[in-house]
Amino acid sequence: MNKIKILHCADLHLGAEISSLGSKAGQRREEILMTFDRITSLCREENIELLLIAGDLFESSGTDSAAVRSVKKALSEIPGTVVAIAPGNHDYVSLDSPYSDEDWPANVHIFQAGLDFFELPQKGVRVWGAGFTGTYVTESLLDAPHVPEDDMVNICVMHGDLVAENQPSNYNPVTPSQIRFSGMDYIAFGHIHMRTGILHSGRTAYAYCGCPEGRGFDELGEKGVYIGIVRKDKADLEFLKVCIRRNLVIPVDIGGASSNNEAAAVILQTLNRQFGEAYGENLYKIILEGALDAAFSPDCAAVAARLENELYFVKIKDETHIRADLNALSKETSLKGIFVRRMLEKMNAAGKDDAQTAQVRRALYIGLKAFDSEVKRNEN
Ligand SMILES: [Mn+2]
Repeated sequence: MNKIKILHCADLHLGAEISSLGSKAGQRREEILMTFDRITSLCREENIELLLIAGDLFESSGTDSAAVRSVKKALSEIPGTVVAIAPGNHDYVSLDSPYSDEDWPANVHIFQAGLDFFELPQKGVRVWGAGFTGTYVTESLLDAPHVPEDDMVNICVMHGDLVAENQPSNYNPVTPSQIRFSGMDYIAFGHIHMRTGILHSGRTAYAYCGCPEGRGFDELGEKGVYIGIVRKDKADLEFLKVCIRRNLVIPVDIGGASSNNEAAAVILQTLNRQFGEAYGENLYKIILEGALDAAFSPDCAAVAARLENELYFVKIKDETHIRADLNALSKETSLKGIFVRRMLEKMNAAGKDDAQTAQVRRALYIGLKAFDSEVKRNEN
């Protein structure tokens, strides 16, 4: 029976500068290269027959040659795996791109302009794909491909943007009906860094696998690849975590704390409870929450400094509020009393609009803090 064991990855962005990580930026850059090595090791351990790389493998055509060499070497060490690369908007095919090098290992196939395919006759598999040839691709690369109606399994790899019918995109717009009539059994997409489940349009399965290593607090949680068997009309794929570290945004209630030291202790307890022994390995954005006495306003930089030895990377955001009897305050004949009265009126006016109410409440507490101490602008 025609079938093939695949691994689908995308969006490594090798060589990218992660300036938001400060002194850890260089190490994280190297770790993403290590994650790529981990993916090729998986190919060997799991006897992967086809490795699909759905674009943005490199951050740009200018990615340093050491990273490019390391990728070529890793791929040359899995000669039993056919590798299909579909360049994306970051690493599009051009004369000065690494993809124009002559020395890619023999098992690597790099798709160029326009939808194309190659066959693996022993497996009964046809591998389709198309590369970006510039930053923008406004015409769909999956427009009515001529897929023969035979017994072969058809797999496609490309970088692109899943859109509604007739919705434009600068990044290879692909619609559900194009997928439905593509004739493919599985389409391995790249570009969106958050993975989807294995989706279906008609008899075609498709998915974004997301990036295998989060680069910031907009790429959260466990990251990895899809791995499994694709047959005619059937893709049995499962998600496999490969990331070295996770980026996490964690709210921590430090209600009642009266010093930065206490706040830091509560954070460590919370993370230890939530993530176990190895909690220190992750990258955290901690959102401080809870009610605090007006006498203490947490200093985010100071709390972060106290955590630096325990956590690989931490960033703190203060969203605490002041513990106060609003009713009593609103009766005061001071500027503060008038302010509280006005804000409570606004909150009443917001009624059932939860978002509006929350916004006014936040404004109220920031105002109260301003009356009681100085207010520092929150960093995002
Ligand atoms: Mn992209």
